[in-house]
Amino acid sequence: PDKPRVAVLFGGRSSEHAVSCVTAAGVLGAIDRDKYDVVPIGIVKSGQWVLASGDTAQWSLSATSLPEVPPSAQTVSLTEIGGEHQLIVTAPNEVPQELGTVDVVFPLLHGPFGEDGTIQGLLELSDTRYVGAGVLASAVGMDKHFMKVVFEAAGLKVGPYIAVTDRQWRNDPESVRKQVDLLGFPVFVKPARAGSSMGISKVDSLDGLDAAIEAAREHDPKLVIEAGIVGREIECAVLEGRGGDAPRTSLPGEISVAAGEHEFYDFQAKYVDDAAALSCPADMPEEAIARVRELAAAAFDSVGAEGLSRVDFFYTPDGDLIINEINTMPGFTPKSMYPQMWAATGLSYPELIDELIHLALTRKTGLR
Ligand code: G1L
Repeated sequence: PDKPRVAVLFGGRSSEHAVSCVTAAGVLGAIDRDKYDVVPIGIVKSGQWVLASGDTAQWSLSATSLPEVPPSAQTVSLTEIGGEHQLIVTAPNEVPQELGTVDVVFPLLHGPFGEDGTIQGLLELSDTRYVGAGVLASAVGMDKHFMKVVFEAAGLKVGPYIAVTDRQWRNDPESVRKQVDLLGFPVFVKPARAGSSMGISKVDSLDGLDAAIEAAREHDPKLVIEAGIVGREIECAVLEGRGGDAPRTSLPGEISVAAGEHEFYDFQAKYVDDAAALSCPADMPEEAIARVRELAAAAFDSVGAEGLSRVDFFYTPDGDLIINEINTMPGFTPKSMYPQMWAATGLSYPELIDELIHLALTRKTGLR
């Protein structure tokens, strides 16, 4: 029988275009080509879909420039024809060409035009299978406010926070300042929905609050303001169970940021400096490791995640585990935390990719 066709979709209109390309380099380099027929599809920053190079070197991080999907005269689309998902290539003044079918899409997209459930919705509408979380979990995983609401409803412990809407800030900034004062300092001011860690700042007193709020509002009119939590940063990788079984969890990892380098684990630390170091398994008692894994699986289920998620916690000096966030589209290069935690647990990067594709191909869907 024919090999399943996997379309790797990357690039995109968000600010994380380059991160997506670098991730695609990792995935394209690790997919088993004896088992799958791989079609790289790039999304140009303008939004155009193109057939992309499968040459991983083109998408890797070089010293001189960030990778970027180049525009092309040919545009690619995915269209359902007679129950099959055909890849169509069109160019000006040419007859559209059918390039064959796609069995599953691997959507490596982040940010407002891809990680918030919109690409997933597009794939649902065209009845196309895809790797990872669905529309709702992707959207909840993108919104730090609704994420906390869901976690609280599931009985998971979240830290003290407030959500600030655009209207609240415009109509009654003084009440926002009062509520923040009640949280106690420091606080972290964050856009509710934004890729990576952009627009986030740490605020040590009321003096710096307005500027931090204005900075975060550049990224999203809705904000969350969180009380700073004293604790170690512990993460856990979750992988959907096979055949509807319970989610599988990795050994927990701990992030240690090079001392004095960064106020907190920010965009610079994550993607530019490589300053973030992971120790996996994190040095904690067996009992706490077991709790992290249970809570991570519960968080995965609470948002109805599918495929994979990275769940981040604070481990306080009292031994409490406070959930910070779930990321349904975690960093996914071979060096990223998520694959590294699985590697430390005995599942390699190529095995992980194979498992994710398998889950997508065998998932029970509402329509099929
Ligand atoms: F397709 C998966 F597996 F669900 C998936 C999708 C996206 C895994 C990881 C990611 N991550 C990203 O897209 C990124 C945030 C690393 C790059 Cl843009």
